[in-house]
Amino acid sequence: MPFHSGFVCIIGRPNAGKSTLLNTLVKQKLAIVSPKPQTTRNRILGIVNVPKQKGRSEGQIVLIDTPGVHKPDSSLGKKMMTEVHEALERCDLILLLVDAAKKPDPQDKFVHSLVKRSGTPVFLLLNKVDIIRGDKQKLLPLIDSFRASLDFKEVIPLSARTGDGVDVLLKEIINLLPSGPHHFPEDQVTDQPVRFMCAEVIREQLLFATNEEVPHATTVGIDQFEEKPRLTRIAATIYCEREGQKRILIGKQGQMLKKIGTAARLQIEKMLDHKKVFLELFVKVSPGWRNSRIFVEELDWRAQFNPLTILDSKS
Ligand SMILES: Nc1nc2c(ncn2[C@@H]2O[C@H](COP(=O)(O)OP(=O)(O)OP(=O)(O)O)[C@@H](O)[C@H]2O)c(=O)[nH]1
Ligand SMILES: [Mg+2]
Repeated sequence: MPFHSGFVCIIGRPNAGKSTLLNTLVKQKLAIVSPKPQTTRNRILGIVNVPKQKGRSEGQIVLIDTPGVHKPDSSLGKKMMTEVHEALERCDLILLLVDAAKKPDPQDKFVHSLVKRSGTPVFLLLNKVDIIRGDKQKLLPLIDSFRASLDFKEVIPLSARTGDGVDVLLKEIINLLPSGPHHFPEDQVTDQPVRFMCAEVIREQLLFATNEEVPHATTVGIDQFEEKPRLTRIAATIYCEREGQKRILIGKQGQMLKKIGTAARLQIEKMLDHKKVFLELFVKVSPGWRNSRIFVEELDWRAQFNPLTILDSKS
């Protein structure tokens, strides 16, 4: 049987479980996950090599996790939606992920129109079936409501958290993808630089430790990343928008910042194969950064690697 390969985009509303699904499929934590909506801000690439099995061809799936589809009200939101559009532009298959434990939302229509416009084949994935009590028949009205506006090649109930249904999904993806070459070497899992993944791990701890506007008004920049044989030294700045947010982030006698720093350091050590990490965190106020196009562009690691991208998008 031929080798199958292609680009597969995970699309859906904020909080549907897209990043959880990416991590489950690549069997590694590549994307941060949180109960707060709009956790993911960039597209995140994850590569899955699928071995040959009875009734299934061998192949390579290049997954792209995307920010949750929403109507943007800031430069950051616009940039997040640009990431969604860019992911949609070059994919062979869309996985439209919905939280099956929730009722259909009027905002779903916005996702449907994006997906429909792309003209790309779509699978409907009904996520979080682990929390749907009783009969899965309950899913039928939900499926019907989605089918009313879109055609799906497959409809698959699954749990990104427990992995239930994921094997069926992999098989159907491989069956749909065209025959093609490896797009990435077998031992590569992502294209994200470690520096960026560290910033994300710190941001994940911010999402867990803070509430209301604070997690949305913060971002993280890595100022120093120095790998020595026995120690990796990292200095990072947490940017927020207001003095009040800075006070919360630092906490009484620096307790909050310490808590975030310790939790992030432990996660980063795990990511760096248990190498010792020295992590220093600073907090700075950058008023209204979410509405600064330049600030938001500078956060994008892809643009940092290829500054021409920034020039293009600013022109
Ligand atoms: N019970 C259950 N919870 C899930 C499942 N998948 C994801 N979650 C939870 O749903 C929440 C959101 O998960 P994410 O993976 O961050 O969702 P997302 O779609 O990437 O969200 P954004 O990045 O904000 O668009 C987290 O609390 C996850 O633990 C699932 O299959 N079952
Ligand atoms: Mg996400």
